[in-house]
Amino acid sequence: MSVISRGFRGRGRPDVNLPPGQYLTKDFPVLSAGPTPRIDLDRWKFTLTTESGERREWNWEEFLALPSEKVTVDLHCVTKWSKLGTTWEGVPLEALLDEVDTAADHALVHSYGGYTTNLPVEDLLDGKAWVAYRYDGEDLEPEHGGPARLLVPHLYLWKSAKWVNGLRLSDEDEPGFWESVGYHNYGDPWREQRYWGD
Ligand SMILES: Nc1nc2c(c(=O)[nH]1)N[C@H]1C(S)=C(S)[C@@H](COP(=O)(O)O)O[C@H]1N2
Ligand SMILES: [Mo]
Repeated sequence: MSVISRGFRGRGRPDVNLPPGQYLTKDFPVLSAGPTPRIDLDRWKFTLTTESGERREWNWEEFLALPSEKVTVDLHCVTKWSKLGTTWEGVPLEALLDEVDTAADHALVHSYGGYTTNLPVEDLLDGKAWVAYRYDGEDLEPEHGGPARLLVPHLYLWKSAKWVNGLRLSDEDEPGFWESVGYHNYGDPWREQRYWGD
């Protein structure tokens, strides 16, 4: 089947689906900077805060009631593995951002456990980012970010914060966890933006 040979054309030449410096993997490695938090769905919350201090909150039940999408995307980790054709279900970020009044350019995403990552608001819009709660047809497993994680497949996977619990919109860019210790502020795999200065 084409799925199996999709990453290579001919003699091991990477095809267009593989950004520079990446190799293909079929398993789904787990990369976490700390322990996997266990989050009780009764207490789970997602909080959106705007640059003016407006807040919007969803509990788990409310979140599941939001319109969701099923997407198939390729994942690219800065440690050089890529996994192609992964399927997810989640809420597109624009469905959340539509609910507040904002003109902010920057977002800082935060997670249970304290992880943060920053990205431009425009990278969250137009079908580029989701808060995903299902992977491969199943509820998202805790080690991969369940109950819910950010999914921003066009950037390196560290931007896809696991155990996500909110988003702070701001006029100023603020580096997140990895961005503040040397990883690229934007992290485009196609331009190989791995570290500061790339
Ligand atoms: N909350 C949180 N999210 C996180 C991380 C983390 O340590 N904590 N690691 C990031 C990194 S570096 C990667 S490569 C991906 C890994 O996702 P996976 O474990 O589902 O493969 O999660 C990202 N999101
Ligand atoms: Mo990573």
